[in-house]
Amino acid sequence: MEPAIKYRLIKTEKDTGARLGELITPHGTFPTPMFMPVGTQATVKSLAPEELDEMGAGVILANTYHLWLQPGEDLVKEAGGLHRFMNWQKPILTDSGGFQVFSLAENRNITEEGVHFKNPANGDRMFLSPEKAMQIENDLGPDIMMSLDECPPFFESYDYIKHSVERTSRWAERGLKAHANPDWQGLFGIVQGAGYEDLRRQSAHDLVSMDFPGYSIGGLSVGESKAEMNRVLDFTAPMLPTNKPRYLMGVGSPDSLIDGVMRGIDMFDCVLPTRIARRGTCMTSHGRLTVKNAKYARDFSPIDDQCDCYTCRNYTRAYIRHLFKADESFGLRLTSYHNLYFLLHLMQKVREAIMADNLLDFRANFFEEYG
Ligand code: PRF
Ligand code: ZN
Repeated sequence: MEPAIKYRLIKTEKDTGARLGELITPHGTFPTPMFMPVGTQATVKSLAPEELDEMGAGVILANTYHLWLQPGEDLVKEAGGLHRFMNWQKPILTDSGGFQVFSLAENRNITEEGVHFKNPANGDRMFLSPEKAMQIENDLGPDIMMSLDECPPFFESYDYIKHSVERTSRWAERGLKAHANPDWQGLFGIVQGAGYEDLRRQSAHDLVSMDFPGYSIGGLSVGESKAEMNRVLDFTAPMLPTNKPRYLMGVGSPDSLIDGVMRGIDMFDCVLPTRIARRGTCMTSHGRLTVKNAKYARDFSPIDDQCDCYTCRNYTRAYIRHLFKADESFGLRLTSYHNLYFLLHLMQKVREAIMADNLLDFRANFFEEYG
């Protein structure tokens, strides 16, 4: 059987571990390294699919946990799957729900079988197992799905993390067995192990022996320092096969994206650009800008003078500040558009830098301005 998704490595940069490649999926091919906008509830908040397409988004993310609770995976399946339900015909990736259960649900209790928790909306008892996660993701119908994992706190004890990693490996194996559509949905294994090199190695070894079509690195960007995250990536990325894609989960600040790419990461996602946009904070080539500040009241220049996105070509800081002050939703649409465009184009420039073997120079120049 042909795998549902295939990674093609085009080149590895000379001076860093950065990889240029592409991921071929049933809904098309996207170049890597890639940043994936987050559409938790089957929508990237405030933006239309046509807008995401036009700004160069190659793949978007949705969440098993949220769509299971509302509107229910059976309804999405009845609609013809996520692509048809939300009118997005390019690749979709779903997270398995474990991470969201741990961070959002009340009274959660993790056992060997799975996770018991209360639905925060109505108090119903719920149970998420590796098999249940597969059934939901099979019904939702994304191109790429995630195994159910446990994302423990970074600074847990060695003993706790060891047991957690071993359970996450058993869950990955159970998920692999339960996955009904390996011919058209690619399932990733998620490497855990917090900051312990030998546990990351054990996790990677277990998952690689199960031969997933791709691997995620989880358990990072959960409160540890950036130096600590880079230290873990330095030893974890080389544990993964070079002919499969590598996805660093939940990372989306410009510096962490570049740091991840230099260590051989191919895919990233994060709510950061859209979340801060809704509060009026923009990523610009000169660093972050909070457009609500009084100093922009009469500033008729664009958010970012280096940016040629729809927002920056057509609207001023003063106007967008006014929209935020007046609580008009068009304001957060404009900042959301800009922030996603900013990260997608940063990654485009990163890919060009890898092609030209000058990622280190690019990085130095970028941070001279970004600060
Ligand atoms: N596991 C899963 N989803 C995630 C994470 C994880 O460890 C993270 C950690 N940054 C974000 N999203 N399944
Ligand atoms: Zn812009």
